[in-house]
Amino acid sequence: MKRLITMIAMFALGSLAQAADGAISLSGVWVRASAGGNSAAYATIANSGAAEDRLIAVKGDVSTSIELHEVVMDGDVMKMRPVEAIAVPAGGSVELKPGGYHIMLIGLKAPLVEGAHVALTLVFEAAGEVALDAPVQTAVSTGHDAGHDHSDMH
Ligand SMILES: [Cu+2]
Repeated sequence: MKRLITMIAMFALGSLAQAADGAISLSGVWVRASAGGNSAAYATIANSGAAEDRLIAVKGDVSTSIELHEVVMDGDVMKMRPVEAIAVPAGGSVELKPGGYHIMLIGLKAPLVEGAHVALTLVFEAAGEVALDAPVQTAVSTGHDAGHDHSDMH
């Protein structure tokens, strides 16, 4: 009987891990078109889980390196700087968008033209790797359900 209880407990733990894997979902994913140099990827990351998760890295071969960045004001100057991680609150979401958090693609290996797709793998602390196929666009995506698409940079 004791062994049976242990097995049930292990099974329950396994189910929890699976739930955590499925807690992260992405929407409104896009990459800015660019003739070369650098570009950036954006998305809204939602976390339906009961614990905070953190985006800690992004992998892909579109560019020489990929960093997580935020935009900060230094006096009147808008600057961007690397961040170690982007937190996604439990039961909430975080929006990566122009003028805010973004996935910086540094040293593009080829121009990004509208209509192309970029393969990226987002690495989360708890949920692990989430692969996505991001469409290249010239401007902020429209027709997306969220109401935050037109937040201009100042
Ligand atoms: Cu950047």
